[in-house]
Amino acid sequence: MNVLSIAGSDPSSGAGIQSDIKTFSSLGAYGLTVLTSITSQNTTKFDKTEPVSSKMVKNQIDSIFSDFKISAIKIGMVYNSSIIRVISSRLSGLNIPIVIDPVIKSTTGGMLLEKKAFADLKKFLIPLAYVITPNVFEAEKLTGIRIKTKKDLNKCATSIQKMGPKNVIITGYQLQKNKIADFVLEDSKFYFISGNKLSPANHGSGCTFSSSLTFSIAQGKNLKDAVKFAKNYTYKSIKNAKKIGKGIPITRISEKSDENKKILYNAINNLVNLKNFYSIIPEVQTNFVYSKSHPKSMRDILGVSGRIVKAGKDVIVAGNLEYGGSKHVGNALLEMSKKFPSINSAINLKYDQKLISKFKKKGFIVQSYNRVEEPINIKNKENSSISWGIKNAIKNSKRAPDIVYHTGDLGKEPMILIFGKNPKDVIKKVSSIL
Ligand code: PXL
Repeated sequence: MNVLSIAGSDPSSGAGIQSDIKTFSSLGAYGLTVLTSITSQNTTKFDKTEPVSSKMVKNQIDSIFSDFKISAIKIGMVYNSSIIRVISSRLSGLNIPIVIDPVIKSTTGGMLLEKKAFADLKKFLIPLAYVITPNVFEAEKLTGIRIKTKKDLNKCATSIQKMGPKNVIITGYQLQKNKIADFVLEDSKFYFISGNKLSPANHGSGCTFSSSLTFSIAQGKNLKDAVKFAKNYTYKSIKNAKKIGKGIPITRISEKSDENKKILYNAINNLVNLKNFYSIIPEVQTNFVYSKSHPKSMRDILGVSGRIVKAGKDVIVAGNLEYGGSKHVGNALLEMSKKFPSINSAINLKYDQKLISKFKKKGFIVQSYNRVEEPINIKNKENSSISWGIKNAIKNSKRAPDIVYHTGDLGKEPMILIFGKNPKDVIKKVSSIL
């Protein structure tokens, strides 16, 4: 998945375009960049800014768009009117979600937007946003409304939404003593996403929030799930901030890069883009799992903590990737890997006899079980049906099956499970019958 950041350079790599690349790549996306300005700054002092010519901004955008498929765009520091206008003219009418982080001033006091560019930012750029993420200070500057109470937040977010963006998130509102909240105006709904406050000042958290939000939106998440994801990711990066220079600490990605997560993220992204994939999603929807080798429990198995769902002909990933995220498909994989440890990934699909025939024709090993034969004590025990079923289906197998299916029972939807060594292997099997 490719994500684009249009922003300024921060040579300390705490904020700006460098920080965005760090976030995108730690999450497993490929980060493309269009540079709008070069700044000289470090963790103690903001020195100078030199904007890139608007012609060169245009050329960068054209180079990127003529080559790459882009799933979402983040816009940060834009600095002046001519840059704003050229970005607006190149991005107008594109069907790609745009996240605008309307940065005005750095934590160390540097101006990231010329005063005289405010009007053009509102007129030409803000209307293009799927979501705009001002902090309280920026929201006040954009609207002229002072934010003290929750009522002011409503007024302010509504006023920003009138400028044209679909959704507004005002970040960093102090809800209670130790709570910091993001105030969301999604279409016409208002809500808070609240979290614990971390006190030390840091360099980079604003950029980390908007870029992780952009990543999550690129994955097709709904706004609320995307905000929760970004808030959690940013919280961890502040908690893990480090004093690298002499001044304020720089936010860092806390998680040791989880290769399995990246692999499954990418696979899910390929999956939702498979032509006609929606047509093989069952009524109970789909999950896709990937485990560490020799999983001992569900905690070793990554899955979507919601589901991969169909909405008409679109496929949406509802939820985040988490260990223990899938009970049903996770349990199936756990059982399969006990007998066949080389199998580490699985997905469930809608049952259709024609699909089974196609799989058999392709030479895949297909097994099945009969839920009508399931003992009553297993039926009554939460989440044990699937383990029983898989155990039954494979009890005489010498080789790992590619497919296991059952044709349902009273009130139980029939189902196909595809197994593979890894997510790529599973996708190959799925695409072979589409
Ligand atoms: O965090 C805002 C920001 C964005 N872009 C650049 C910056 C900063 C803050 O310092 O330098 C280039």
